[in-house]
Amino acid sequence: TAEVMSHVTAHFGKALEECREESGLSAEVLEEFQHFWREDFEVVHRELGCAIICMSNKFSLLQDDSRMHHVNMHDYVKSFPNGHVLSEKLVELIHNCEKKYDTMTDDCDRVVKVAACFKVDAKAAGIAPEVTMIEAVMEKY
Ligand code: BOM
Repeated sequence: TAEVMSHVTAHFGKALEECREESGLSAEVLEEFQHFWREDFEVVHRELGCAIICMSNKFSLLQDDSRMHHVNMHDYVKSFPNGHVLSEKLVELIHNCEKKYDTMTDDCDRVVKVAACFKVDAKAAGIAPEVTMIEAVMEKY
């Protein structure tokens, strides 16, 4: 659900500042991670892909090939309040997006495509959070 996704985003987003330097993602492109879900934020920058890889690695959410680690992602989402209602769906949506871009060899370029696909599909599935919902739970993490 969107409520659970707001918790996941708030927690995941805390890793952004640790990853800014090595990813090269400027504050002009993305100031705060929760803006990822804004209607007018375009998920297109290669540096965002690099940042998502770096952030995911802080929580061991990727395999060595920079694809999602299904078990770890499932467990990560399940660790949030009511996480079990989202974990399976989230893993399914991300994996479906990964399959669409599997031939892309640059990890950062590929992951930003996967993230853009995930944003579209999460909205369609009704599990995308409003930025205000994320801001409401930021202080918990
Ligand atoms: O193949 C690479 C898999 C990358 C997984 C992350 C894609 C989505 C990241 C952008 C949105 C994040 C929102 C919440 C955290 C989900 C882990």
